[in-house]
Amino acid sequence: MLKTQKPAVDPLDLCAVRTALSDEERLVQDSVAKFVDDEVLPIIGECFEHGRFPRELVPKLAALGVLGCSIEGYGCAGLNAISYGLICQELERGDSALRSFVSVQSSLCMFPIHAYGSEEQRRRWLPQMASGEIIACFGLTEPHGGSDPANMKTYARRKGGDWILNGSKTWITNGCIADLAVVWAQTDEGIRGFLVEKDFKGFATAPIKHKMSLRASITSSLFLDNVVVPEANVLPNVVGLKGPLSCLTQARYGICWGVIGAAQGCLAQALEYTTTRALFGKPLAATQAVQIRLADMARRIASSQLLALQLGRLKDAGHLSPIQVSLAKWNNTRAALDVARQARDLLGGAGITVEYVPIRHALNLESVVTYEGTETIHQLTVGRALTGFDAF
Ligand code: TGC
Ligand code: FAD
Repeated sequence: MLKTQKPAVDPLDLCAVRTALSDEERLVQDSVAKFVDDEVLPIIGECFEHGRFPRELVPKLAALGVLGCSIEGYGCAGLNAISYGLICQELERGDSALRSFVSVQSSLCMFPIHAYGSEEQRRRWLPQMASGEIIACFGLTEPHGGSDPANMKTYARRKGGDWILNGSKTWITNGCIADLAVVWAQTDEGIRGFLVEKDFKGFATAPIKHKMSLRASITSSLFLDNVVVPEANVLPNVVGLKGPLSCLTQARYGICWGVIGAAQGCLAQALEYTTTRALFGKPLAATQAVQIRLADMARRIASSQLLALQLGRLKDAGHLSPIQVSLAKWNNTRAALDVARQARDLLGGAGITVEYVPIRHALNLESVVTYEGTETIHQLTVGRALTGFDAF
């Protein structure tokens, strides 16, 4: 059967979100897209298969200016929120592991040092984190239950001019390769943030093995056994759960964009596969059932893009609320996971190999649905905002 119509639209951007971008935003997107095409896609399937984080890409990510890109000064690019979103989108089109690395370094570690740190802490850490010479991790989750960080057991007690930290954290991205851990601990004054350096006595890490998701990312446990942290390594300007939760709002915003990239990678592959594979005398894409599924994938992507764009505008105007971020993290991650699963199925048997992208993205997105607040936590956050009842 011959094709009767040329596609009149960009299937990966049905609502032409790209036309709403500024020249600078498009430039940022294009440069990261080229990096992903040239440097990430050729190796990432192998990295996923062998459980290897492509650390050799860190200096290149730094050279692109994506680490801490929202921060002004301190060697950072000072880009707007939409640019940060587009960076996440393109990186996650490569693999969620790379977006995760950048989310953790930028939103979860550089952001709190910039927002809540002393001027000395900013100068000491931020330039080297922007250049990728210092890799950081964010320690909030604990083994007894990550959804309820208010109930954390890790404790810091004052001793003279220092603090003594005891406890453990788990599921920590970058943990084993981090030079610096931003650790949140309970104190007599409330939750506080501690900058734990990797060679502090009593601090140890261990890799979490046997993952079937985010295999190209390093995930670790952190152990704190009477770790002495000097006052100079305590974030002075925040006390309470709003410290870590405000970091999560930054990172969750990036995820709202990032997962769109994973979904786009899957739809692109599903389109290519179903238009070139002929069964029963015609291309798969010429059947009604397959077209409906492809159209549904494009619908999910387009609506996620519009939601992300609006969030970016609100953020750039200083009006973004955590509730809106919860809504979009839930919606866009679920949409991307649905798209990835559909794409995997449309590729038939080929869909289960890492020669093609859908199974890798689908497996990764199982983590993305869980981390940075599970889907249920975001649903209950929206539910609380609608009703006023705290149902956690
Ligand atoms: P709640 O009473 O709601 O709030 C306590 C204080 O925090 C403030 N707040 C926020 N501030 C900024 N941004 C937000 N998103 C905020 N949410 C709440 C709030 O105003 C309050 O301030 P104050 O001054 O009145 O004290 O706290 P709660 O105990 O009821 O908890 C609410 C809940 C369940 C939503 C929260 O605990 C939560 O979000 N749980 C999920 C935990 C989570 O997301 N962990 C993620 C760990 S890091 C990670 O997964 C990294 S993955 C790697 C990668 O990104 O790639
Ligand atoms: P739990 O909190 O035990 O939840 C288990 C189930 O119960 C979930 O389905 C949840 O939705 C549900 N649930 C919880 N509360 C309720 C309720 N009130 N009502 C109904 N259902 C409920 N954490 C960090 O601090 N730093 C990191 O860098 C980091 N990186 C990660 C990387 C990966 C690959 C993964 C998988 C996780 C990472 N995490 C990190 C941890 C992540 O944030 C937690 O896994 C997540 O917050 C959920 O916590 P949990 O795994 O303990 O599940």
